[in-house]
Amino acid sequence: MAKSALITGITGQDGSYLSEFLLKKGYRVFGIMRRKSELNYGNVSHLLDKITILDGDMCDVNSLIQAMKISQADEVYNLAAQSFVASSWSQPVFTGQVDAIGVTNILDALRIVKPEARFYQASTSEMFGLVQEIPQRETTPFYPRSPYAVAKLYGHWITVNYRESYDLYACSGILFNHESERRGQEFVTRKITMHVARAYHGDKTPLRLGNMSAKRDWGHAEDYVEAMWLLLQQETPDDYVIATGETRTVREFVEKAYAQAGFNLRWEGEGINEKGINTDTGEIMVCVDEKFFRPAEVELLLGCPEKAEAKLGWKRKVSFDELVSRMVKHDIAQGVAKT
Ligand code: NAP
Ligand code: F7E
Repeated sequence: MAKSALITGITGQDGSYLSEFLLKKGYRVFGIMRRKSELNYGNVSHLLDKITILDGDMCDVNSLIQAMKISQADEVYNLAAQSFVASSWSQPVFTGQVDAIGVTNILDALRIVKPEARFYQASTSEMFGLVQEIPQRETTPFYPRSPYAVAKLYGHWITVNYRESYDLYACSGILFNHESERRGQEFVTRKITMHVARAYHGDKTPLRLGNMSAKRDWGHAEDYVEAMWLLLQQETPDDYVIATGETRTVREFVEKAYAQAGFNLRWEGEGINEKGINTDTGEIMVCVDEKFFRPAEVELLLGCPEKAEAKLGWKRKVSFDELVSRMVKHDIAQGVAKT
């Protein structure tokens, strides 16, 4: 009998890649989607004949119990979240309800309906925040810097607590930033690659960014969903850092992305006055807008994937250069419209 998986957040970036991954492995895939005024299946529109979408919301435990009953899932992947860090300051309560209490809701649904099911929690490198150690590993103390990270820290610890309290097979993947051609357009990588594509198609509006000195450990989402699955195939449940072990500034991502489309940049000015200038034409292509600064910033993330590589046999395949190249090529091919 084929295994069955339930994915919360199935319409998001990771949910869609994980669905494809599990379908290839022969799983029956169920996903929870919240009701919208206009029906929109997001990143899984192309999979609707292969997956089952169930109506539900992380804030409504009854809908999660129902989803567990219908799917009889052997593996539950909790990917649903208000995942945009910047919005967590404008919607801190909602972020807490979904990203913190929502985790207890799905854990309770699993415990009530099928306690032997295996559980994956989408934890995040944002929990390291004001980093206490470089690189960050499973044992590094947490120091969250946003309502998002605070909520995710609750989700992380309730997963550990339910594992220890009820002997559940429950794991957290502490995933560092992972991006893709399906990344939401407000995240910095996709914002950049879509703007580069617009520039390629003739739009001369400069790209406006916040803190370009922030450093992130960026991988490709396709590699990271494999790690989620591997976490649930081990003899004993445990928590793992999933990262590339390399870190780059936002500025480096910008340079690479523009170069990929044939634009070379030089930088002039500092802080709020910094500008990325086209070396051939002298035009301003990138500038700083303090609107995108955050009340508290995570300046540096660099993960240590040693435990995952040694115990799970996981290794990222897509390099930083390939990630940028894939995203830019995709957005150029889309012929993105001017916004
Ligand atoms: P994403 O693209 O923003 O997807 C989030 C998903 O959650 C969407 O399907 C969204 O549905 C759903 N959702 C939001 N609120 C919900 C609610 N109340 N009830 C049910 N579903 C809800 O995020 P992602 O990049 O795929 O990330 C997946 C998970 O990993 C998230 O938990 C994120 O916090 C975490 N994470 C991401 C990264 C990363 O770099 N991508 C790194 C570490 C951890 P709608 O379509 O209705 O909005
Ligand atoms: O910001 C800086 C910004 O919004 C990255 C989520 O998936 O990864 C993601 O969170 C950096 C920050 O992602 C702009 O200040 C500069 O330092 O792309 P981001 P994030 O905050 O790292 C973690 C691991 C998650 O768990 C989250 O769910 O880029 N930055 N200028 C900007 N960021 C944005 N969005 N827009 C700018 O204009």
